[in-house]
Amino acid sequence: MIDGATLGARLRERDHSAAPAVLNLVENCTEGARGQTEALLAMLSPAAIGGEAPGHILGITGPPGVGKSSLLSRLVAQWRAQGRSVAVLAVDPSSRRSGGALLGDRARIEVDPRDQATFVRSTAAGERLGGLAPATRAAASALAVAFDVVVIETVGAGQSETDVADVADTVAVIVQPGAGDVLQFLKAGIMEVPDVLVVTKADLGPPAARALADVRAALASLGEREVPVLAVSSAVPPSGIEELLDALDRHRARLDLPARRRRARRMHALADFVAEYGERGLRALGGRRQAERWLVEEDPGLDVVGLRRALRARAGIG
Ligand SMILES: Nc1nc2c(ncn2[C@@H]2O[C@H](COP(=O)(O)OP(=O)(O)O)[C@@H](O)[C@H]2O)c(=O)[nH]1
Ligand SMILES: [Mg+2]
Repeated sequence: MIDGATLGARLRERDHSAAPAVLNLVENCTEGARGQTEALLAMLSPAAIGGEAPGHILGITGPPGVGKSSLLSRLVAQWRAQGRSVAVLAVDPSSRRSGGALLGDRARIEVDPRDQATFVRSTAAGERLGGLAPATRAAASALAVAFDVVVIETVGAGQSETDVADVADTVAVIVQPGAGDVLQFLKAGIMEVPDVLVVTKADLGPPAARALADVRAALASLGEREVPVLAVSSAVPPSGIEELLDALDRHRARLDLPARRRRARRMHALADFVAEYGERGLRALGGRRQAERWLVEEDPGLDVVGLRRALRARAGIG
Protein backbone atom coordinates (compact mmCIF):
# COMPACT_ATOMS: atom_id res chain seq x y z
CA MET A 1 0.00 0.00 0.00
CA ILE A 2 1.30 3.46 -0.92
CA ASP A 3 1.87 5.65 2.10
CA GLY A 4 -0.25 8.82 1.80
CA ALA A 5 1.79 10.83 4.29
CA THR A 6 5.04 10.11 2.44
CA LEU A 7 3.46 11.12 -0.86
CA GLY A 8 2.13 14.28 0.76
CA ALA A 9 5.62 15.14 2.00
CA ARG A 10 7.01 14.67 -1.52
CA LEU A 11 4.35 17.00 -2.99
CA ARG A 12 5.15 19.58 -0.32
CA GLU A 13 8.74 19.50 -1.55
CA ARG A 14 7.35 20.03 -5.07
CA ASP A 15 8.59 16.62 -6.15
CA HIS A 16 6.78 16.28 -9.49
CA SER A 17 7.77 12.65 -9.85
CA ALA A 18 5.26 11.83 -7.07
CA ALA A 19 2.32 12.63 -9.40
CA PRO A 20 1.76 9.15 -10.91
CA ALA A 21 1.68 7.52 -7.45
CA VAL A 22 -0.73 10.21 -6.23
CA LEU A 23 -3.12 9.38 -9.08
CA ASN A 24 -2.81 5.65 -8.44
CA LEU A 25 -3.65 6.21 -4.79
CA VAL A 26 -6.67 8.49 -5.20
CA GLU A 27 -8.12 6.24 -7.92
CA ASN A 28 -7.78 3.16 -5.74
CA CYS A 29 -11.16 2.37 -4.20
CA THR A 30 -10.07 -0.11 -1.52
CA GLU A 31 -10.65 0.66 2.14
CA GLY A 32 -6.92 0.89 2.85
CA ALA A 33 -6.33 3.30 -0.03
CA ARG A 34 -9.16 5.53 1.16
CA GLY A 35 -7.45 5.86 4.51
CA GLN A 36 -4.13 6.69 2.84
CA THR A 37 -5.86 9.27 0.61
CA GLU A 38 -7.19 10.92 3.77
CA ALA A 39 -3.66 10.94 5.18
CA LEU A 40 -2.42 12.52 1.93
CA LEU A 41 -5.11 15.23 1.95
CA ALA A 42 -4.51 15.95 5.64
CA MET A 43 -0.80 16.52 4.89
CA LEU A 44 -1.77 19.04 2.20
CA SER A 45 -4.59 20.92 3.94
CA PRO A 46 -4.27 24.72 4.25
CA ALA A 47 -3.65 24.32 7.98
CA ALA A 48 -0.83 21.87 7.28
CA ILE A 49 0.90 23.89 4.55
CA GLY A 50 0.16 27.34 5.98
CA GLY A 51 -2.23 28.61 3.30
CA GLU A 52 -3.97 27.62 0.10
CA ALA A 53 -2.11 25.40 -2.36
CA PRO A 54 -0.25 27.79 -4.68
CA GLY A 55 -1.08 26.12 -8.02
CA HIS A 56 -3.68 27.57 -10.39
CA ILE A 57 -6.47 25.00 -10.78
CA LEU A 58 -8.03 25.45 -14.20
CA GLY A 59 -11.13 23.84 -15.68
CA ILE A 60 -11.11 23.50 -19.46
CA THR A 61 -14.47 22.27 -20.63
CA GLY A 62 -16.58 22.07 -23.77
CA PRO A 63 -18.30 19.68 -26.17
CA PRO A 64 -16.36 16.83 -27.81
CA GLY A 65 -14.27 17.78 -30.84
CA VAL A 66 -14.10 21.54 -30.28
CA GLY A 67 -10.33 21.39 -29.87
CA LYS A 68 -9.70 21.25 -26.10
CA SER A 69 -6.83 18.77 -26.28
CA SER A 70 -5.20 20.52 -29.24
CA LEU A 71 -5.44 23.82 -27.37
CA LEU A 72 -3.96 22.25 -24.24
CA SER A 73 -0.91 21.07 -26.20
CA ARG A 74 -0.31 24.73 -27.10
CA LEU A 75 -1.03 26.05 -23.60
CA VAL A 76 1.22 23.49 -21.92
CA ALA A 77 4.11 24.39 -24.25
CA GLN A 78 3.62 28.06 -23.43
CA TRP A 79 3.43 27.49 -19.66
CA ARG A 80 6.60 25.38 -19.84
CA ALA A 81 8.32 28.13 -21.83
CA GLN A 82 7.47 30.45 -18.92
CA GLY A 83 9.05 27.94 -16.53
CA ARG A 84 5.75 26.85 -14.98
CA SER A 85 5.16 23.20 -14.10
CA VAL A 86 1.89 21.72 -15.39
CA ALA A 87 -0.33 18.77 -14.49
CA VAL A 88 -3.26 17.87 -16.74
CA LEU A 89 -6.10 15.60 -15.63
CA ALA A 90 -8.11 14.74 -18.72
CA VAL A 91 -11.48 13.12 -18.10
CA ASP A 92 -11.85 11.23 -21.34
CA PRO A 93 -15.26 10.13 -22.56
CA SER A 94 -13.91 8.30 -25.62
CA SER A 95 -13.51 5.15 -23.56
CA ARG A 96 -17.27 5.01 -23.12
CA ARG A 97 -18.63 2.07 -25.01
CA SER A 98 -20.96 3.99 -27.29
CA GLY A 99 -19.07 7.28 -27.39
CA GLY A 100 -15.84 6.55 -29.24
CA ALA A 101 -17.04 6.22 -32.79
CA LEU A 102 -19.25 9.31 -32.73
CA LEU A 103 -16.51 11.60 -31.57
CA GLY A 104 -14.46 11.20 -34.73
CA ASP A 105 -10.94 12.46 -35.02
CA ARG A 106 -9.52 13.18 -31.57
CA ALA A 107 -6.21 14.76 -30.75
CA ARG A 108 -4.05 13.75 -27.81
CA ILE A 109 -2.41 16.31 -25.58
CA GLU A 110 1.16 16.42 -26.84
CA VAL A 111 3.91 16.92 -24.31
CA ASP A 112 7.62 16.17 -24.07
CA PRO A 113 7.72 12.74 -22.39
CA ARG A 114 11.16 13.45 -20.87
CA ASP A 115 9.96 16.62 -19.14
CA GLN A 116 9.49 15.86 -15.40
CA ALA A 117 7.63 19.14 -14.81
CA THR A 118 4.77 18.09 -17.10
CA PHE A 119 2.33 15.42 -16.01
CA VAL A 120 -0.67 14.25 -18.05
CA ARG A 121 -3.16 11.62 -16.94
CA SER A 122 -6.32 10.57 -18.77
CA THR A 123 -9.09 9.06 -16.74
CA ALA A 124 -12.04 7.24 -18.24
CA ALA A 125 -15.24 9.13 -17.53
CA GLY A 126 -17.16 5.88 -17.25
CA GLU A 127 -20.85 6.60 -16.84
CA ARG A 128 -20.31 10.07 -15.51
CA LEU A 129 -20.11 11.96 -18.79
CA GLY A 130 -18.91 15.41 -17.86
CA GLY A 131 -19.25 14.74 -14.15
CA LEU A 132 -16.22 14.60 -11.92
CA ALA A 133 -15.06 11.56 -10.03
CA PRO A 134 -14.10 12.18 -6.40
CA ALA A 135 -10.61 11.00 -7.38
CA THR A 136 -10.23 13.93 -9.80
CA ARG A 137 -11.11 16.44 -7.08
CA ALA A 138 -8.62 14.86 -4.69
CA ALA A 139 -5.90 14.71 -7.35
CA ALA A 140 -6.40 18.33 -8.42
CA SER A 141 -6.21 19.72 -4.90
CA ALA A 142 -3.18 17.56 -4.04
CA LEU A 143 -1.24 18.35 -7.23
CA ALA A 144 -1.88 22.09 -6.78
CA VAL A 145 0.61 21.92 -3.91
CA ALA A 146 3.42 20.81 -6.24
CA PHE A 147 2.53 22.10 -9.72
CA ASP A 148 2.14 25.74 -10.82
CA VAL A 149 -0.80 24.90 -13.07
CA VAL A 150 -3.28 22.03 -12.68
CA VAL A 151 -5.73 21.60 -15.56
CA ILE A 152 -8.88 19.50 -15.48
CA GLU A 153 -10.14 18.84 -19.01
CA THR A 154 -13.77 17.73 -19.06
CA VAL A 155 -16.28 17.12 -21.82
CA GLY A 156 -19.72 18.57 -21.80
CA ALA A 157 -22.01 21.47 -22.32
CA GLY A 158 -24.63 22.40 -19.80
CA GLN A 159 -24.90 20.88 -16.36
CA SER A 160 -21.41 19.43 -16.22
CA GLU A 161 -19.72 22.82 -16.14
CA THR A 162 -21.13 23.39 -12.69
CA ASP A 163 -19.17 20.40 -11.48
CA VAL A 164 -15.84 21.65 -12.75
CA ALA A 165 -16.60 25.12 -11.38
CA ASP A 166 -16.76 23.50 -7.94
CA VAL A 167 -13.15 22.40 -8.26
CA ALA A 168 -11.40 24.96 -10.43
CA ASP A 169 -10.22 28.46 -9.55
CA THR A 170 -10.88 29.48 -13.16
CA VAL A 171 -13.23 27.84 -15.67
CA ALA A 172 -12.77 28.32 -19.41
CA VAL A 173 -15.57 27.05 -21.64
CA ILE A 174 -14.42 26.14 -25.13
CA VAL A 175 -16.70 26.36 -28.16
CA GLN A 176 -16.05 25.99 -31.87
CA PRO A 177 -17.53 27.90 -34.79
CA GLY A 178 -21.15 26.92 -35.37
CA ALA A 179 -21.67 25.72 -31.80
CA GLY A 180 -25.22 26.98 -31.41
CA ASP A 181 -26.17 24.57 -28.62
CA VAL A 182 -23.68 26.04 -26.18
CA LEU A 183 -25.06 29.51 -26.85
CA GLN A 184 -28.58 28.23 -26.21
CA PHE A 185 -27.49 26.65 -22.90
CA LEU A 186 -25.88 29.91 -21.91
CA LYS A 187 -28.90 32.04 -22.78
CA ALA A 188 -31.33 29.62 -21.14
CA GLY A 189 -29.29 29.68 -17.94
CA ILE A 190 -28.67 25.91 -18.12
CA MET A 191 -24.98 26.66 -18.27
CA GLU A 192 -23.30 28.78 -15.63
CA VAL A 193 -21.47 31.75 -17.09
CA PRO A 194 -17.80 30.73 -17.30
CA ASP A 195 -14.84 32.87 -16.20
CA VAL A 196 -13.38 32.88 -19.72
CA LEU A 197 -14.96 31.92 -23.04
CA VAL A 198 -12.84 30.62 -25.90
CA VAL A 199 -13.78 30.17 -29.56
CA THR A 200 -11.38 27.70 -31.18
CA LYS A 201 -10.40 27.08 -34.81
CA ALA A 202 -9.97 30.78 -35.53
CA ASP A 203 -8.00 29.71 -38.62
CA LEU A 204 -11.35 28.81 -40.24
CA GLY A 205 -11.89 32.55 -40.71
CA PRO A 206 -15.43 33.92 -41.19
CA PRO A 207 -17.30 31.17 -39.26
CA ALA A 208 -14.99 31.76 -36.29
CA ALA A 209 -15.53 35.52 -36.45
CA ARG A 210 -19.31 34.94 -36.52
CA ALA A 211 -19.08 32.61 -33.50
CA LEU A 212 -17.07 35.21 -31.62
CA ALA A 213 -19.72 37.86 -32.31
CA ASP A 214 -22.54 35.46 -31.32
CA VAL A 215 -20.87 34.58 -28.02
CA ARG A 216 -20.26 38.25 -27.21
CA ALA A 217 -23.90 39.09 -28.02
CA ALA A 218 -25.18 36.22 -25.87
CA LEU A 219 -23.07 37.35 -22.90
CA ALA A 220 -24.11 40.97 -23.38
CA SER A 221 -27.78 39.95 -23.40
CA LEU A 222 -27.14 38.33 -20.02
CA GLY A 223 -25.53 41.53 -18.75
CA GLU A 224 -22.14 39.77 -18.57
CA ARG A 225 -19.74 42.32 -19.95
CA GLU A 226 -16.72 41.37 -17.87
CA VAL A 227 -16.24 37.84 -19.20
CA PRO A 228 -13.29 37.75 -21.59
CA VAL A 229 -14.12 36.17 -24.96
CA LEU A 230 -11.13 35.10 -27.03
CA ALA A 231 -10.53 33.48 -30.40
CA VAL A 232 -7.67 31.00 -30.64
CA SER A 233 -6.20 28.68 -33.22
CA SER A 234 -4.21 25.60 -32.32
CA ALA A 235 -3.35 25.00 -35.98
CA VAL A 236 -0.04 25.98 -37.59
CA PRO A 237 0.72 28.76 -36.90
CA PRO A 238 -1.18 29.03 -33.61
CA SER A 239 -2.81 32.32 -32.59
CA GLY A 240 -4.35 33.82 -29.48
CA ILE A 241 -2.51 31.47 -27.09
CA GLU A 242 -0.60 34.14 -25.16
CA GLU A 243 -3.72 36.31 -24.92
CA LEU A 244 -5.61 33.36 -23.45
CA LEU A 245 -2.84 32.71 -20.92
CA ASP A 246 -3.04 36.36 -19.87
CA ALA A 247 -6.83 36.22 -19.51
CA LEU A 248 -6.56 33.12 -17.30
CA ASP A 249 -3.86 34.72 -15.15
CA ARG A 250 -5.85 37.95 -14.83
CA HIS A 251 -8.90 36.04 -13.63
CA ARG A 252 -6.84 34.24 -11.03
CA ALA A 253 -5.23 37.49 -9.85
CA ARG A 254 -8.63 39.10 -9.20
CA LEU A 255 -10.11 36.03 -7.53
CA ASP A 256 -10.96 35.65 -3.85
CA LEU A 257 -8.96 32.41 -3.81
CA PRO A 258 -9.60 31.33 -0.20
CA ALA A 259 -13.37 31.70 -0.71
CA ARG A 260 -13.31 29.70 -3.95
CA ARG A 261 -11.17 27.00 -2.38
CA ARG A 262 -13.43 26.78 0.68
CA ARG A 263 -16.37 26.18 -1.64
CA ALA A 264 -14.34 23.56 -3.53
CA ARG A 265 -13.61 21.74 -0.26
CA ARG A 266 -17.29 21.76 0.71
CA MET A 267 -18.33 20.34 -2.66
CA HIS A 268 -15.49 17.82 -2.57
CA ALA A 269 -16.56 16.54 0.85
CA LEU A 270 -20.17 16.31 -0.30
CA ALA A 271 -19.22 14.48 -3.52
CA ASP A 272 -17.18 11.99 -1.49
CA PHE A 273 -20.05 11.53 0.92
CA VAL A 274 -22.50 10.88 -1.93
CA ALA A 275 -20.07 8.49 -3.61
CA GLU A 276 -19.88 6.52 -0.39
CA TYR A 277 -23.45 6.64 0.96
CA GLY A 278 -25.50 7.39 -2.15
CA GLU A 279 -29.03 8.73 -2.19
CA ARG A 280 -29.75 7.26 1.23
CA GLY A 281 -26.93 9.27 2.71
CA LEU A 282 -28.22 12.42 1.01
CA ARG A 283 -31.69 11.81 2.40
CA ALA A 284 -30.23 11.51 5.90
CA LEU A 285 -28.85 15.02 5.37
CA GLY A 286 -32.25 16.32 4.22
CA GLY A 287 -31.30 16.40 0.54
CA ARG A 288 -28.49 17.99 -1.46
CA ARG A 289 -29.68 21.60 -1.16
CA GLN A 290 -30.04 21.27 2.57
CA ALA A 291 -26.63 19.63 2.89
CA GLU A 292 -24.97 22.41 0.87
CA ARG A 293 -26.66 25.08 2.95
CA TRP A 294 -25.60 23.38 6.17
CA LEU A 295 -22.00 23.14 4.95
CA VAL A 296 -21.96 26.86 4.14
CA GLU A 297 -23.41 27.79 7.52
CA GLU A 298 -21.25 25.40 9.49
CA ASP A 299 -18.06 25.91 7.53
CA PRO A 300 -15.62 26.35 10.36
CA GLY A 301 -12.70 26.40 7.92
CA LEU A 302 -12.43 22.62 8.03
CA ASP A 303 -10.36 20.70 5.49
CA VAL A 304 -11.96 18.05 3.28
CA VAL A 305 -11.35 15.26 5.76
CA GLY A 306 -12.91 17.28 8.59
CA LEU A 307 -15.89 18.29 6.47
CA ARG A 308 -16.47 14.68 5.48
CA ARG A 309 -16.41 13.67 9.13
CA ALA A 310 -18.90 16.45 9.94
CA LEU A 311 -21.25 15.24 7.19
CA ARG A 312 -21.09 11.67 8.49
CA ALA A 313 -21.86 12.83 12.01
CA ARG A 314 -24.78 14.93 10.82
CA ALA A 315 -26.20 12.00 8.86
CA GLY A 316 -25.82 9.80 11.93
CA ILE A 317 -23.31 7.50 10.23
CA GLY A 318 -20.26 6.17 12.12
N1 LIG B 1 -8.66 23.90 -38.18
C1 LIG B 1 -8.48 23.63 -36.89
N2 LIG B 1 -8.73 22.39 -36.43
C2 LIG B 1 -8.53 22.15 -35.11
C3 LIG B 1 -8.09 23.17 -34.23
N3 LIG B 1 -8.00 22.64 -32.99
C4 LIG B 1 -8.38 21.35 -33.09
N4 LIG B 1 -8.70 21.04 -34.37
C5 LIG B 1 -9.15 19.72 -34.87
O1 LIG B 1 -10.41 19.39 -34.26
C6 LIG B 1 -10.48 18.02 -33.96
C7 LIG B 1 -10.80 17.79 -32.50
O2 LIG B 1 -9.73 18.31 -31.71
P1 LIG B 1 -9.47 17.84 -30.22
O3 LIG B 1 -8.35 18.65 -29.69
O4 LIG B 1 -9.34 16.35 -30.15
O5 LIG B 1 -10.84 18.27 -29.53
P2 LIG B 1 -11.43 17.90 -28.07
O6 LIG B 1 -12.32 16.72 -28.27
O7 LIG B 1 -12.21 19.08 -27.65
O8 LIG B 1 -10.28 17.60 -27.16
C8 LIG B 1 -9.14 17.41 -34.37
O9 LIG B 1 -9.29 16.84 -35.65
C9 LIG B 1 -8.23 18.62 -34.42
O10 LIG B 1 -7.16 18.45 -35.32
C10 LIG B 1 -7.82 24.48 -34.77
O11 LIG B 1 -7.44 25.43 -34.08
N5 LIG B 1 -8.05 24.64 -36.11
MG1 LIG C 1 -9.88 15.97 -25.86
